[in-house]
Amino acid sequence: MDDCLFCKIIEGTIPSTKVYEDDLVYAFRDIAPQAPVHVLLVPKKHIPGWADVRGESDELLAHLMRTAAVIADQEGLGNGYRIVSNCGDHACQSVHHLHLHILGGQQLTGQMA
Ligand code: DGP
Repeated sequence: MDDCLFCKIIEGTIPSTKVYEDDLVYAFRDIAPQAPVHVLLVPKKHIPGWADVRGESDELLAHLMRTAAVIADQEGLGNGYRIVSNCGDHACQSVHHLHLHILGGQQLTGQMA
């Protein structure tokens, strides 16, 4: 999609620090990390958010989740990590391209909101 920051990152028009890539997904380091490891994992296909996934393939969505675990292993997060995904205004989603935050590398707080 022309006007999407993460689509531009996936295309390489905007630079990023790549962590993982395959045919369906792309992962890169967050520009403003909230933990020692903070990776963003996105589908290559532009999907604005969780509110828009109903028509998407189970294969893609399962692959996205499974890849989060692969990346956590790759990043050495054996002591634990958090997967966060913001959807919509109340959750402060700022980039409207579906993404998972993978956070770890230190003890995280018990707070969810
Ligand atoms: P969210 O607020 O859940 O929509 O998360 C968007 C994340 O995207 C936020 O943690 C900061 C990150 N981000 C925004 N712009 C850029 C960028 O240009 N490069 C990278 N690597 N991350 C970005």
